[in-house]
Amino acid sequence: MKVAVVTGASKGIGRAIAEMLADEGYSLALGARSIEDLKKLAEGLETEVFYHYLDVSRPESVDDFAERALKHFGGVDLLVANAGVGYFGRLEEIRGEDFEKMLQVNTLGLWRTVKAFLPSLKKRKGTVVAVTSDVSARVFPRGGAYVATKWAARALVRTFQLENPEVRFLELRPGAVDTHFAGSRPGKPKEHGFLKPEEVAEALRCLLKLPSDVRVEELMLRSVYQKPEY
Ligand code: NJP
Repeated sequence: MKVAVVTGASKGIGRAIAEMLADEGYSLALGARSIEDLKKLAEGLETEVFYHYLDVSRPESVDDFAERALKHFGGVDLLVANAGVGYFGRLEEIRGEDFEKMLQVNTLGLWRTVKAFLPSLKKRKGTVVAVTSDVSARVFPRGGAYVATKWAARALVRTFQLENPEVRFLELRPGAVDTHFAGSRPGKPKEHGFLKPEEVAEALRCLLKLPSDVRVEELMLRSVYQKPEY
């Protein structure tokens, strides 16, 4: 039985990926701050699930979560580092505390989470899926601070890959997705340009079925209703 860790599993893309992985027969370690949502999710999944409070912006929370998950399962094969937040505004207007929150979650949180599970992933020749963004390699007005945290995340993923060739690192770069991201409400019509979180999970399902000696390093996916921009 393969074991997968999903961070930010309480809603949105992380939740859809957790459901897909359960369907694929993975045992799951799920982390997020909304523990009630994790509990409800775990109850509906037909696989072994360990869930625990996780705040990736706090080093001690990441260490505690990783220690408990590794103790529970003995090791992990797949880490989906998905937890992320978004605040938007012109660079001269965005609040310092919002920029710092994004750095703590999107950038340092990703680094901490990968670091905590890396020894086990190396032992098992595992895979890391880092959910960044289609903006991890472009910029747009009012997105500068968020985008900077995702470019930095991309740099971390690539450096982790160079330093750890025995682990496969995939940067998953979704465009707009119909979730709770940045305070939005799910349920938008497809024509507004948003993928459904389940569609992101389906794309990942396909990639995970490839032979273990194939390393997909990057996947960018967007709705056909979203303007292509690079
Ligand atoms: O957003 P949402 P998505 N510690 O808000 C968790 C990227 N992305 O699914 O802690 C631990 O529905 C939060 O859990 P909770 C985006 O940057 C999205 O769309 O309980 N977990 C929840 O489960 C992010 O990296 C779009 O509040 C923390 C989850 O993160 C990823 O996709 C476009 C946390 C967020 O769920 C998933 O976001 C794009 C913390 N400190 C990239 N803070 C898009 N939706 O349009 C938050 O290009 N979480």
